[in-house]
Amino acid sequence: MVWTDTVFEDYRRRAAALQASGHPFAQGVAWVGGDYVPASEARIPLLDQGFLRSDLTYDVPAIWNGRFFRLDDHLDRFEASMARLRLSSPIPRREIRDRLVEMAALGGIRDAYVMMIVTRGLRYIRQYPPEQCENFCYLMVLPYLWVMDPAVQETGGSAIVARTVRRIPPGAVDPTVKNLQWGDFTRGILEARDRGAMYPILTDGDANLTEGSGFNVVLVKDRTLHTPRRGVLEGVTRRTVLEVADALGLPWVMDDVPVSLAYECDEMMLVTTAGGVMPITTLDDRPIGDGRVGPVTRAIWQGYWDAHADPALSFPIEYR
Ligand code: PDG
Repeated sequence: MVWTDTVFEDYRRRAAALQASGHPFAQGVAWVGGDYVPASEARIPLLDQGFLRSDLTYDVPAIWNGRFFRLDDHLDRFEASMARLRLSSPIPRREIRDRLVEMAALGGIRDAYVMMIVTRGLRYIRQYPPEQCENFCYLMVLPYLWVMDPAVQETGGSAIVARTVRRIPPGAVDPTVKNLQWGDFTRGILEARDRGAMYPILTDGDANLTEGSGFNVVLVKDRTLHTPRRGVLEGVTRRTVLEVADALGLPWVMDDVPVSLAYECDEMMLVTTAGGVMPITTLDDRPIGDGRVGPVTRAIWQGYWDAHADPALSFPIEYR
């Protein structure tokens, strides 16, 4: 038995049952223009400025083992992001919440990657004041998405510190507003591929780490966790990780994290809703620590998945 089995064995059973169900929404369901459709058939209007200008914000909570995890924290961040961009959802927060629950129940999806997107809509703010634009809302509930495959989590993945691209500065695109302006991340992903690694970590151009293509970064040095304070999305997964660290009595620091610490650390994890706590054991082709998933990472990993059953952080979906 490998160390991830306690959590992933049950997940694999549920995923197999979902696939076997043959339900038309088993591969995901979307809410577009007032209708529920299988996600693979969902279409957006070509003239939506969300598509043409990436003028949008979004958020991604997860459902795990039939329970919605930290949905209200994600909705809080989503509303804050919308306010910063002067977007407003055409449907109220309560309706977003209820629809997402209904969508998961409809498709029998017990482990889900959930996406809510609000776009500017059909009017461009060059011609119209933002308040005269009718914003659109799109919702999706997809089978859980793994930024790092469970099998890779057992031994740890590989990452690079990107050399050919830096993270876009906060003065250009505010990273605390969850966005899909992924130009820097896409370049980083291509560089990682070129260098034979799985994930890019981007710097701030001043020799500090920021984040990578869809995840926050947490380093462990002498049993203390270090994670960048600025230039990053304020991740909900990272918040959970730091709460788990508190419960385990592990100290943590949120501050500038120099790139040099990445080469001197004992353990590294990339953390995101879409995959959880993802151990990294190789950086720039060299082992981190002894090259194995370390004890702090394992303890945080276990605490993170255990938190999904905590009624203070999650609530059950009623499936039919
Ligand atoms: N930083 C960035 C840039 C992100 O996109 C994400 C989540 C995070 C940090 C972590 O935030 P949280 O812990 O609240 O999830 N991004 C994943 C990416 C999935 C993908 O397709 O790569 C998401 O949007 O779900």
